[in-house]
Amino acid sequence: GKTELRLNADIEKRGALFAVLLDPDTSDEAAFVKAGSMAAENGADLLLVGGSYLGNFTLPKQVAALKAAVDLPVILFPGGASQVVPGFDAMLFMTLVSGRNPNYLIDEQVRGGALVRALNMEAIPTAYQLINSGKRTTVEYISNTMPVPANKPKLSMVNSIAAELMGMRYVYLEAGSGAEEPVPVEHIAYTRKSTEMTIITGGGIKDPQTAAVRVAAGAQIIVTGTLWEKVNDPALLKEFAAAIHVKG
Ligand code: 1GP
Repeated sequence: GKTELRLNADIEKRGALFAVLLDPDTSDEAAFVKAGSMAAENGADLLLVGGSYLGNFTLPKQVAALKAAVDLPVILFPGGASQVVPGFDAMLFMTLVSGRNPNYLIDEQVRGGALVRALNMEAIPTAYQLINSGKRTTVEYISNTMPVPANKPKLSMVNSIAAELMGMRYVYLEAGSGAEEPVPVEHIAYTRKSTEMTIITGGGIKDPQTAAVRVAAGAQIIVTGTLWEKVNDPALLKEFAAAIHVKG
């Protein structure tokens, strides 16, 4: 699809991309659009929109307002089929491959897939893996799955290999929103050396250096969300972009 091609070309050009996650549950429309515009003006390459339990009543309106304000790809990062709504450039069509809960391996995809097709929405097949990051995370609780142990990077690697063989092109190594610790670099490095999938990582990334070492290990899209709910700092956004855009 068009958005996936644009992301891949941008990765080629900049080395890695800086994504800002906007949670429509935690802000009203004006704050949501303002956060997205500020990210866009200070070096973000794409915006992800999602949350574990958001409803879809106001989402299409929020997305339309965001799309009107920014020129970046706006990508749905859904917590379930109920979040498939019109207006996005694309969505991460995810399977929770680190878990063994059939609801998040196939049920939500069956419920959401027909809707994705009806909306003619671009879907980027993505293997989603939750990596243990200290305290229990919302996604662990909501998905009722066990994360990959932090000290077992070969386990996320074998999940990644299986996902690639099943045709997935992106893999999201996730510590969970607001995680105490980000995904350990070994998980990124093992998936990088064993697959050619585009690696997204996020959860608990709070400074540019933490992002940079993950890019060096092979991550191509760095996601930050929670940080921007607490700090409102254009200079810090720019520092993240500079640390991530290793090709300048
Ligand atoms: C969560 O990886 C994203 O799905 C971002 O995490 O909110 O901790 O930045 P944070």
